[in-house]
Amino acid sequence: MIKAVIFDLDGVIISTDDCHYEAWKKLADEEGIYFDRKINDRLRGVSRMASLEIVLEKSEKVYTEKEKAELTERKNNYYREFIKKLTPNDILPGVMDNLEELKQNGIKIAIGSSSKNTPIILKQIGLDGYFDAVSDGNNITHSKPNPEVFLKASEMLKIPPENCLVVEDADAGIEAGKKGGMKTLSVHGAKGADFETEDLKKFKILSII
Ligand code: B16
Ligand code: MG
Repeated sequence: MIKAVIFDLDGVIISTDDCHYEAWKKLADEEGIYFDRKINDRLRGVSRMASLEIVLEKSEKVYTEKEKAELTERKNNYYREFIKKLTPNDILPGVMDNLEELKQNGIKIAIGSSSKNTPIILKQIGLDGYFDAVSDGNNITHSKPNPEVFLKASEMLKIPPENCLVVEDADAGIEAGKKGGMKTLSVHGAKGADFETEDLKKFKILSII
């Protein structure tokens, strides 16, 4: 029985995955590294430093740890510029209806995101303080596909993993939810989930609970 729904942020609540793409692309172009949307797909749900390692697979230059820290900081500064423009209008279609319906039916809702920028984004889109729990890149040591971020959310909610449903747009996120012993719902084509929907626009999460 599902008592809580844990939502990924980037790509589920809001389409910041495109802002990540633009920021990585800008950095890669400056460094003369090949980067495209296919490579970007592999960065979904993956931490900032682990994402950089994937970007650097196409680099001939070997970077020191200090240089890698500078690259991730530069990428994050570009990303922050993009997310400054976010407003509540950027929340993806169907998200608010689902959140409200779950709340009204006594289902707990949480965020489970690898992003350290989660608090800023939630503020920008007017959902600061809206969720029963927020587990993000600031309180984990292992990013998805490790289940840590979702297990922390389940702990914060005081609801066991088997009673939680994870909503994800990344293969790594679906894998993380499953490893954590949770049920999973995929949006936008993430593979391997218990349930799937193209988007949340015409979909009622309550119907699978
Ligand atoms: P940051 P999610 C993830 O968020 C993104 O999908 C991933 O592309 C990004 O690298 C990661 O957050 C870290 O983000 O650089 O803001 O800390 O999908 O788990 O909500
Ligand atoms: Mg995501």
